[in-house]
Amino acid sequence: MAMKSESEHEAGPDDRTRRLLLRHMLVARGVDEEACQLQKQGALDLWPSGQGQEAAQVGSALAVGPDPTVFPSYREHAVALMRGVAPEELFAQWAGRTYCGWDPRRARFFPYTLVLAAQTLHAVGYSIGRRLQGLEDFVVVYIGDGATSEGDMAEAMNLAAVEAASVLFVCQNNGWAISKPAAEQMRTTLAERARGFGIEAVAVPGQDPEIVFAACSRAAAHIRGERAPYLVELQVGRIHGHSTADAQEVYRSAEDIAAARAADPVARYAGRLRERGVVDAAWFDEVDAEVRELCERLAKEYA
Ligand SMILES: Cc1ncc(C[n+]2csc(CCOP(=O)(O)OP(=O)(O)O)c2C)c(N)n1
Ligand SMILES: [Mg+2]
Repeated sequence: MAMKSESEHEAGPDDRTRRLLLRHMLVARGVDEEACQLQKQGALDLWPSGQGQEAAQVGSALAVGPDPTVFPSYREHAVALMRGVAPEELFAQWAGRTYCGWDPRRARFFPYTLVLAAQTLHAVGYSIGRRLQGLEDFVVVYIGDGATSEGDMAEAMNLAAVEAASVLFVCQNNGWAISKPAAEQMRTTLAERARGFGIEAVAVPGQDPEIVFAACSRAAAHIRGERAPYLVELQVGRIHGHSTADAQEVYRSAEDIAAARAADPVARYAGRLRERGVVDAAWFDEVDAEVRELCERLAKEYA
């Protein structure tokens, strides 16, 4: 299916929203870098890095706002932070201190789910249940490209379509399920597959937070207006391997890894907003100081 070009999303968010997008992306990147560092030192047992996926996560989370309940996979750290999950709470699970470091009800952010695609059924079931209680809950569920090969995903899409569940499926397609390339997992885009189930869907580049924000805002309007599910497929490039226990150089070409680094959504968006005068040096200093303070706190608690 053809991807939408940048010019089709011209209107774009206002400058306040742009600064919010970038701020959340910078905080997520800082926390992720600290997690990788702490994992190297043995303070965390494992860390599935989200570097390269900040635009997809922050753009989608900001577009739907703080109210919808989120069913994450295991890599949506930027979304968790935006939901008020403290980085200490987030790290607790990866340090093996707890099964889930946060209160899912308070954060409206469910526990990470490592059984691929299981959360899609949890999300659809939750949405149907809430409607039966007379509560109109809008639910967001995150999946990776590999998770879409699971039977649960097909079942969840069909059930969501049949029951007209208010569910936004967000697929971050990084082209890999650990070492399995997406081309060996599917013959169509996921968006095309969703339409086959009767779900409206769109596939857009996921490296530009403004494109993601626009696509997910439209998806949210559709879900609220039509009382029907929607699927957004975001094409992303991951900078690091599957997790800190994975040697991506074994199966990924040097060019593929270099392309993901060159397309770094955080560096590119920071450069773009600076060029356009949306942010200045003082703004970066303030965010840098906030991130540094956060990382020092984390290093003290975990090192
Ligand atoms: C049901 C199930 N089968 C296999 C695995 C092992 N596994 C863990 S992550 C992963 C790849 C997932 O890829 P994707 O959904 O694209 O997410 P990504 O890690 O790329 O974000 C696999 C096969 C699992 N966790 N659960
Ligand atoms: Mg993947």
